[in-house]
Amino acid sequence: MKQLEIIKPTVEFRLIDYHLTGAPIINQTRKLKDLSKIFKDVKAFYKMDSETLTYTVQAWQPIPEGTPGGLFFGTSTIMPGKVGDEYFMTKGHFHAQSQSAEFYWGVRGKGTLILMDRTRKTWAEEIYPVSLHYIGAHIAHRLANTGIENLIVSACWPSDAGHDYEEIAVNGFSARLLEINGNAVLVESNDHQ
Ligand code: S6P
Ligand code: ZN
Repeated sequence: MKQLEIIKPTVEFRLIDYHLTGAPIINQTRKLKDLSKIFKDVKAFYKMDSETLTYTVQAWQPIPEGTPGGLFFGTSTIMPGKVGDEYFMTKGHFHAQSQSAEFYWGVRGKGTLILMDRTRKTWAEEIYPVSLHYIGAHIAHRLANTGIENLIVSACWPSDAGHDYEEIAVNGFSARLLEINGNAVLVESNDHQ
């Protein structure tokens, strides 16, 4: 019987610290200074240290970005914190290939996935370890940490999805996630427009 090779994978998702190790891994960091204009309370924003780390993203892109038919894997870590009464959150985006869907799943911590369709209808899903989220076509998505520890969320998306940040940078989402009386509340808000 001819024996064939069983090889070790080149990348691991370490379950001790939820880091991707191996090569090639892309590491992104986003500090408050990279996130101006996304938070409602501009005064509170400028009082904070602009070097405050707000989130990091690790991604394994085994094939070049833009390749049709492939998949990317990533992990986002959003720090706990608020700007005024609004939770630390990601920039949020539609996919450049807007029909591209994506899976998210909660790994650690507590948070909210904020979703908005092209009619600007916004809704949200709770995220917690083992929660699974299907982000369908033409849906903008943003993560917010509503807990007191890091929120860690993994994701899998098409390698040709790309990112369209422009639409959200200009018009925002039509709702904001605020802490009101100690609870995370999704509040309608069209303050970008
Ligand atoms: C990629 C996927 C995530 C986000 C990450 C950061 O399609 O949705 O990896 O890129 O959560 O968010 P953002 O909005 O700054 O890219
Ligand atoms: Zn995405």
